[in-house]
Amino acid sequence: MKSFEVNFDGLVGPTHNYGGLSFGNVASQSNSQQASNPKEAALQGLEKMKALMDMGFVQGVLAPQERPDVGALRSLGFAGTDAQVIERAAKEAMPLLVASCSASSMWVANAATVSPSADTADGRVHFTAANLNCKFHRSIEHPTTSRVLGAMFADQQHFAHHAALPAVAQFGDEGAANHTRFCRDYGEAGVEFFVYGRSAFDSRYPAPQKYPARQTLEASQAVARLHGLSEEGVVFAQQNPSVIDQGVFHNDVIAVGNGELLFHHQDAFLNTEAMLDELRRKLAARGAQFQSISVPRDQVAVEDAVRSYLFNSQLLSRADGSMLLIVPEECRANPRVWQYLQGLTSASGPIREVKVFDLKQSMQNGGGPACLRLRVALNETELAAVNPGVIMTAPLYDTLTGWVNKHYRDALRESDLADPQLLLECRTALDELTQILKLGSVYPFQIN
Ligand code: SUG
Repeated sequence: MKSFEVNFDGLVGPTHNYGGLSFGNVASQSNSQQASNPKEAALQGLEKMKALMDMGFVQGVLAPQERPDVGALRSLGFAGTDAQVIERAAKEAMPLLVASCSASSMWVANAATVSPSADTADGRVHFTAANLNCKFHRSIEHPTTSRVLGAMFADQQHFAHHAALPAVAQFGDEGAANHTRFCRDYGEAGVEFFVYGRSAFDSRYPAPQKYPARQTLEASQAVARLHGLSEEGVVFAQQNPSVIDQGVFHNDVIAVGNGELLFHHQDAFLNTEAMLDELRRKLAARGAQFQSISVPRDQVAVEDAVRSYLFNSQLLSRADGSMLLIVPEECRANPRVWQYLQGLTSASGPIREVKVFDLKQSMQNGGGPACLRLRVALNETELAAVNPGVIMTAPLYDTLTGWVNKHYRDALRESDLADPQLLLECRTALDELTQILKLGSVYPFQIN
């Protein structure tokens, strides 16, 4: 049976703005308060989806969330009509209004962790929504994420959904951004690689000093248990705390994997050699030949990796078995990174081509090509069971670009977030979107 890796990209929501909300994420902090362009952001994302579809990859779409999240503001004590809730929050607690307006659900690499059916005990594809509880603005995503994923992957014969882990820092879980799967073929049993930033229950593990480690070992272990993964099918590795302190807030800012290949920075992990040996051994037992490409710090410093998002790239397998790397424009702008990439593709290694995309609107909040996609490996039967409304086609691309052009603003500043009209605009747009993507009722305004 044929199998695929399907990339479901987050559609950027109409309230995309630069709120400076993510301590430890250099781009989010340094672009705080700049005017954003939600229309351009959404169109840039759609262009990437269309390009991948045109190259022959199966591409999906993941819907954005309802923002401002009036329900979140009500839970914090703001009362009255929806317009009054927003007005009071703007007057009394602007940072909370900004957080409740974030379009951060676009970075769907953080929506959930996904284990393909070949890896799980019950032979279903398992999803665990990420609690994202390190940041308030992200911690409010998972209830809607669960409903949207439930509407996309509804068939219980093939898909199993788990609620987010307990909402405490000890189980901080950031989803697929800290999870990679290696395999020979997408449909064969693979090895799932979980990367954590600290242990919540064992003080012997080192931890970063300056910025938070968002993912804990215990959260990663819980997800592996929930998904029914076997001991021989998992590897847990610790991120190097010193790179977290340099702005590597998720592992996908310093490493990316696909198939039998891990492409990573030399300084990405702790105990790198032992970890690579474990991956090699466990993959060999599954008939796969693990390879890694380590990028030396004297060619690309961690700072260059963080600025350019070299590793926040999409590593895709082409029909001829070679790999393609999708990188953001910022990689071309960095001479050291660009030179490295030239050498990488001219060598006889597995990565043969680099394609560059302009994702500046998302990049300015710390979200590159890999942040914008959730990978779901599916066999033919499972793909046929996915809600067809969310699979990208040329007509759907046209419909979605028309929808963005009709509903989105081309400038958004902090003061605009207090405008009650913005909430109405968003709800109108999202109501139409659920019909376009055939999702049914998934948003709080549709179900309450
Ligand atoms: O969680 N930025 C996101 C970026 C997530 C990137 N995802 C991956 N690496 N997979 C975050 O820090 C910034 C929002 C703001 O400041 O307005 C933000 O949430």
